[in-house]
Amino acid sequence: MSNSLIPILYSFRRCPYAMRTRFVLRSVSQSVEIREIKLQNKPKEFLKVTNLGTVPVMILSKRKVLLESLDIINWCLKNSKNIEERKIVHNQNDITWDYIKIVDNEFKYNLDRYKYPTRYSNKDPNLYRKNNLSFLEDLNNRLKNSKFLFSDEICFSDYCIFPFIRQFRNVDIDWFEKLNFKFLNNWFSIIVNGVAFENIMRKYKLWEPNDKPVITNFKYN
Ligand SMILES: N[C@@H](CCC(=O)N[C@@H](CS)C(=O)NCC(=O)O)C(=O)O
Repeated sequence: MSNSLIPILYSFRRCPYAMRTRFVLRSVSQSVEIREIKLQNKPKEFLKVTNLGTVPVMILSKRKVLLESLDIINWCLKNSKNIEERKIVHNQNDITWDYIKIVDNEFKYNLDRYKYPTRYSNKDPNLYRKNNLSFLEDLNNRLKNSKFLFSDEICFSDYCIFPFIRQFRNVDIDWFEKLNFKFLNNWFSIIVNGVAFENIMRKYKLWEPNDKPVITNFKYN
């Protein structure tokens, strides 16, 4: 690592897994050396540290490399010391992790087949869209009782789930809005219009090995 105290984050701006990671890094004010890469042209330095070839990847030291978004998020949750920042950690329980698991498995499975029908040679993308409706309805119902999914304060689980709802919604925004999931739409617009989203979606130049390290803290950029 160029600076032993600052982790290196390989990221891709539009990847929902990288987004959730940047949200949580921001929440705990963790600075990183950001390396924005293109998935169609992965640098060999990146491929050397990951056998999965997926982003996000966070290098903590030569021996410690985190290859999964949830591992990076867990690392952030464990390492945040500031009381104010620790608010993001609350609601870590079986229910929140169960929801995240549903998003990463069933919801994502249907989302991919809805969004990229040709990739899966599937003839009826709307069937997969429909398969995700009950989960969206469940989220909408939860949001009747609190401003965010698990309480009135935003926490890491909102950030883990949001990028996938955004991707699903973006396939056909009109259709999504006509569902009239009022509470879900409200939750979505609070996050999408918030400063945190603006911060984590800032554009970085594509990383090249000889570049001077770009150190960023998503909270202050
Ligand atoms: N389970 C991984 C999934 C990460 C993932 O699938 N990322 C996608 C981008 S959104 C990727 O890097 N795909 C590799 C590719 O497209 O070559 C995580 O949570 O970090």
